Amino acid sequence: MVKNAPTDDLGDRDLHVAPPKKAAAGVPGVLHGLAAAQQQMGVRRSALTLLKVNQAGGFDCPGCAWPEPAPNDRSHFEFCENGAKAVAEEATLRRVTPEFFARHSISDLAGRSDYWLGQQGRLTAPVVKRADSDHYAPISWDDAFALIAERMRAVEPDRSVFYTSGRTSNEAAFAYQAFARAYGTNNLPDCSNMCHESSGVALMETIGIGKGSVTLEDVHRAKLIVVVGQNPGTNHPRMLTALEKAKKAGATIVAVNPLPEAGLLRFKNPQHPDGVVGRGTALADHYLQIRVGGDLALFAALGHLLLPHADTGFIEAHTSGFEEYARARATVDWAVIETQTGLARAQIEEVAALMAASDATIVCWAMGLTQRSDSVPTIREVVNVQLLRGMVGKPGAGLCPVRGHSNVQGDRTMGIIERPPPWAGNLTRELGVEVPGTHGYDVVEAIRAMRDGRASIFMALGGNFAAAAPDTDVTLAALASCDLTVHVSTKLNRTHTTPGRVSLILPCLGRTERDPAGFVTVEDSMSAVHASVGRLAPASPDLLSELAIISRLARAVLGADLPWARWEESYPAVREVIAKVVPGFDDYEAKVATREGFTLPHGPRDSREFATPDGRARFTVNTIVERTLPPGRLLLQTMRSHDQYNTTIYGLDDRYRGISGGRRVVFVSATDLASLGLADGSMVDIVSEWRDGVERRAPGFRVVEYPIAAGCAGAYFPEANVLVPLDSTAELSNTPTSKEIVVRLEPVTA
Ligand SMILES: Nc1nc2c(c(=O)[nH]1)N[C@H]1C(S)=C(S)[C@@H](COP(=O)(O)OP(=O)(O)OC[C@H]3O[C@@H](n4cnc5c(=O)[nH]c(N)nc54)[C@H](O)[C@@H]3O)O[C@H]1N2
Ligand SMILES: Nc1nc2c(c(=O)[nH]1)N[C@H]1C(S)=C(S)[C@@H](COP(=O)(O)OP(=O)(O)OC[C@H]3O[C@@H](n4cnc5c(=O)[nH]c(N)nc54)[C@H](O)[C@@H]3O)O[C@H]1N2
Ligand SMILES: [Mo]
Repeated sequence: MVKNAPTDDLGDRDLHVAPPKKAAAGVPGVLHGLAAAQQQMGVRRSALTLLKVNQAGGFDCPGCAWPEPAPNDRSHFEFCENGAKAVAEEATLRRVTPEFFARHSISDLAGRSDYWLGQQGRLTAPVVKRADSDHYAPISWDDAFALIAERMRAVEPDRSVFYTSGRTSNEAAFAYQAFARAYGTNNLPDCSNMCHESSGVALMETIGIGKGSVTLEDVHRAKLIVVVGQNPGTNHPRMLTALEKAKKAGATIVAVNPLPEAGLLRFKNPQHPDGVVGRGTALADHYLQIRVGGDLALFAALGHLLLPHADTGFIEAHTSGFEEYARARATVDWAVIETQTGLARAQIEEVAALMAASDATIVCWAMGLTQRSDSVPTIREVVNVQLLRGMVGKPGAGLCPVRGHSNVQGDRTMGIIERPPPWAGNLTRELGVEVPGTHGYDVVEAIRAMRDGRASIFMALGGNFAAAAPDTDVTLAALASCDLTVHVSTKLNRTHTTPGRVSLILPCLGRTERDPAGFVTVEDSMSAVHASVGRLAPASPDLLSELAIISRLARAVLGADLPWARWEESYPAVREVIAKVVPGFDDYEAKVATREGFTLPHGPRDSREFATPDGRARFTVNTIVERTLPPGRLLLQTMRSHDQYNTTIYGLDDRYRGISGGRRVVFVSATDLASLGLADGSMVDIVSEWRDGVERRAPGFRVVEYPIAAGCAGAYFPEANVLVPLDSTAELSNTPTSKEIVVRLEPVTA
């Protein structure tokens, strides 16, 4: 039953490999986006829908968390190719009906690819899989809530797990965590646990708040922007517009990445004439082709070189721990730095010189830094370098973790976290909810708990847990062992095909759709909170909003006379409570009624105030752990193609990297191919080796010779998740090490 993601209908027979592209976006990009939209929505609906993306009075693009410019600065096309694809996936005219489930058994669906599942369209009615059945069948909303309530009431609250993905609105997230806590558990794992958790942990410890310290305005006026471990051309295309703007104002851009990603090297802005014709803007002035995992060594070396350029005024007034840090970085072993980073000393010195000369430096990063065993120390080392130069709380400077899901940051602000939130007392005061004092399960702990029989109910507000989580076989078995699984979803996905004994799919409204209860609000990567107004007719009359589902479930489980019993009828009613519970949300309703919304307070950014125990930003001492691979092994990182949104596969192409018609590819450098005796185009199994002695295998990948740093390999998420051991996680953040997997490539004969 439980097996690797199937490959039957992946269409890899049509796999085609061409040289990687040298520039991103431009008109071809937008045309690709429009083509995707029209296939799913038709011409008229596409035009009406896409014109509302990220406009004041429109809806927030479900694509990514990059902020929108101020309303007067916005173009009519404040979306990108991949935003258009994200919207098209939701606003599609295709439908998954109860008849669909009658036609397709769950075993049948389990044999389909993620791509096929996603392409079936929007879920239209609540369905249940009963204990003795291999089919999902219709169920009324009332019966669905009654069934879940009966099961939840029958077990200890800590046997339930409440997962959240990052698209959920502030209001629904707030209601969900309040419900889970009133029910009696802090088991609130979320996609952040697999994403920017390492950033949150490192920033909280060093600057006292787990969020980035820059605004979009800062990016526009920065003199130097270092983009580390991030592929904005695919995953945050609107960021390229901001980089281009900074660049035109004189900024220098440095890219640090094992892959020469197209968007970082050259960008054709579709909103400017020179993006339509001509070669576009060369974005990155310097490209450091770092080895996977070499970033801590790089930032340690940069710190060493920048010691003579320390901003002593800032350090004395606002930081602690500098002496120890300076002692630790007084010398570096250049041989170690060069082998760990794969870079030459001169290249690092060049970047250090840029940093020494810049009075406004921003460091941006994403998954290339957060999903490794030493992610937290690495990000702390980035913080060290920025503190050393006084680059926090200064215009045009700062720390910029670029978030993924469009409201993942807001969900955390609203208390989606597996520990008691800092404002637990306010929740008790306003809603009478006693927040448990215990530490709940994060994603990895939740999988262990299900696997070991300590948790038996899994509920998910969005997301695709089965495909997103590590160690696919273990995760699938863990989910399948549950007594009850409940999925609040817009689209069919892998997690639905791995049901517990009883399983429900509760279809909900998406962000593009009209909601009778009003508009929702979201928070972007730079702490700006604003309204998102859906305008399309719902995909089916049978859908409920996430808020309605949570409110009705709360009533069914906890009793009808709860304070939030009527929340589903009014988002303003929820915001009224949030304003009293969550700091920074005073006058919430009035502030989000304005076109631009408001930016949450951020001590380090606004006034160089640091909510650490000693009130100072903290330098830390981090040890470079030398990675040595056994002979014949590569360090694999798993990444996104241009045609996917996490586990949602839009198509089988990765245009900028020259791949079309398939996804089971592994990128390897020419040097490594030669030393491994493998030919470009040959077929291999990827086998991961970890200290638990278990060999995990992802079968049938085509080797692609690629300009990737030597010693490393790259493959796509989620196909490669089967290779990530559950227990291989980042120190302190417990994030699965999806970008640090020791593998060997085993040739297979066709
Ligand atoms: N279209 C689209 N947009 C998205 C998403 C999507 O799937 N599709 N996902 C959203 C989400 S949830 C997130 S979190 C973000 C993800 O955005 P990214 O972080 O850009 O996503 P990844 O594809 O994981 O890319 C990681 C980048 O890090 C590089 N990298 C890998 N290992 C290392 C390393 O050791 N050091 C360095 N310096 N670099 C390394 C890879 O080569 C790659 O360029 O995007 C969000 N936006
Ligand atoms: N190997 C490896 N694994 C990774 C990563 C990696 O880089 N490598 N990246 C990790 C990261 S950064 C992340 S964020 C996670 C992502 O993990 P998740 O957030 O769990 O996964 P998604 O693929 O974003 O979820 C897609 C599903 O969300 C549902 N959905 C979409 N919109 C809505 C909505 O408005 N409401 C509701 N209720 N449901 C909706 C749809 O049913 C869709 O099938 O994966 C992680 N896993
Ligand atoms: Mo993410």
